[in-house]
Amino acid sequence: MTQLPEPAPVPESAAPGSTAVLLAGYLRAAGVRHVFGYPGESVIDVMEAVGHQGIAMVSAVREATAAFMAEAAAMTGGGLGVCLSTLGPGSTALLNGVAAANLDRVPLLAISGQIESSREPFFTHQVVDHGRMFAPVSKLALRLEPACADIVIRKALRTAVAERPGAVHLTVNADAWAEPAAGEIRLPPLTPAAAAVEIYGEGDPLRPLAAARRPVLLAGIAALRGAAGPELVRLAEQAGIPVVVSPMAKGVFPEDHPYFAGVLDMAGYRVVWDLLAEADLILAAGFDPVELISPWSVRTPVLHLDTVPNTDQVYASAHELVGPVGALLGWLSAQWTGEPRWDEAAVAAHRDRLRAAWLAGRTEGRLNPSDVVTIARAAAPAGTILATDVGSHKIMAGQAWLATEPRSVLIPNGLSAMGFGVPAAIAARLTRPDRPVLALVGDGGFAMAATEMRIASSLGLPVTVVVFADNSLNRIELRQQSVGYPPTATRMDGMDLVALAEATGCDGVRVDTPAALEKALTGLATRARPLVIEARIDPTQYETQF
Ligand SMILES: Cc1ncc(C[n+]2csc(CCOP(=O)(O)OP(=O)(O)O)c2C)c(N)n1
Ligand SMILES: [Mg+2]
Repeated sequence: MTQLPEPAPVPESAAPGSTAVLLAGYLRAAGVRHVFGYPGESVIDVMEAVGHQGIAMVSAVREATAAFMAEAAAMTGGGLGVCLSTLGPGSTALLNGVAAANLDRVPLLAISGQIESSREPFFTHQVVDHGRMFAPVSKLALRLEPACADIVIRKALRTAVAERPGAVHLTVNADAWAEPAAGEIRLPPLTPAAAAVEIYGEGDPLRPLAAARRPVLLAGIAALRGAAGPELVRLAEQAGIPVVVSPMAKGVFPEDHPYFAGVLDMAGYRVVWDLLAEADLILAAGFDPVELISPWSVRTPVLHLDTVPNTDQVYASAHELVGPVGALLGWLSAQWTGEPRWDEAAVAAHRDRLRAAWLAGRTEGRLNPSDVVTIARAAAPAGTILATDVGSHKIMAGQAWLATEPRSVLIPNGLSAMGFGVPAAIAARLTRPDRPVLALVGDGGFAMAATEMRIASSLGLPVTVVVFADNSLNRIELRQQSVGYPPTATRMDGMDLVALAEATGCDGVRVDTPAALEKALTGLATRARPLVIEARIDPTQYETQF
């Protein structure tokens, strides 16, 4: 019988009882499977400790993309995302992704090492004040001190997931990892509270709904987080109410449902806003104004249904129903006694108008942006997870990518940071290895994160990335055009993305016709290697759209 090798000696910092081990143990208990980060001297102890807990340390090419990966892992899996950086240049690079998770309301624990505690008060090389830097882009920025380690970790975890969820940053001095930590693992509840409904406002909150003849539901990210899909469907069907969703909530309501009424502020946005303007009541179900791209300009009365009170006040609402969104919708359904307000034909006519608006500006015989979305959607096997980047292509894809399942579409629409799509696709595939993963990205955003394709190939993740190649930061160039400016800094030289794909260990294909794109996208479900498709689009359609 062969002898098993001796286990590697456990370093002091990863020994039972150290601060590094306690944190790693909490992460494991919280169900974390990957820590996304980038190394530095100040974090080698914790990288070691998480490995001993069976958590994979995934190194991205840079910290900002590591944070996007952590965010996307949380979006896909519904748990907590974790990212890691060293001090100074590592933590400053992490910042963008921390802000993204915070404004996308995704629970993220971001951890940065710091110089040893004995030097922090006076030393300047690579030292920035993490507390001050992360405070404006997180819910909480704390220092993990060994003497109260368990409390700080619990506070960080609980705060990250509590409604509204977001990012929490922990700073850990390099010498603190190996210190004995106070406390033990006692995981706090990391799920939303049980179904209780709080009502604010004078009088009967149900009267406006009972009186409404043309109500519209507007479902947002809190509905997605709370898995309120079944209750949304029930209320929509029972009361005959069309459902508009926000981009980040895509999939919470099946988009092939007869009462589906489009995505807010994506292509064709005027048609959706007209529906809201002509409604006599908007039921805002977990809608978070962080997703508004246009200002809220409609005068329609709103009934606020959310996990938190209406402290944004972007719309006024005389009544606020506060609690888990599914429970609130379930309560409304239980009280409903009226007839359905809309018939399916009227909602279908609205969808036809929206579809026509989305297709407007196509040139027959060219590879239009809408063609790329249509062809990619048709090629995507059931269960595909889509990630987008930010720009004109996102606005096109966000409206017409048919989503039928929650957490199957990852669209950054809080901070709306470019460079998200590629790392998000990688993290989605790591989180759900059973699912095909596709990214639709602009050429500007792809350039920001293209070297991450090396991570996809190294880890053997067969993600497919379709780049809308228009040699332009199109969304900004269109703004310049609309005010008569030349395209200063918004036109760029094309890159040979096929060569780039090959240099990063991926397959690469260039296409400039619908038929070639269809061919390049065949066999998505069974691909073994990552693929980059350089789709040379004609961007003229965007001019009609925005
Ligand atoms: C990190 C970051 N920098 C700048 C912006 C502002 N911005 C929004 S869309 C856009 C253009 C994106 O260009 P591209 O990726 O090529 O997509 P396209 O609009 O051409 O589809 C820019 C610069 C941003 N959202 N994020
Ligand atoms: Mg572009």
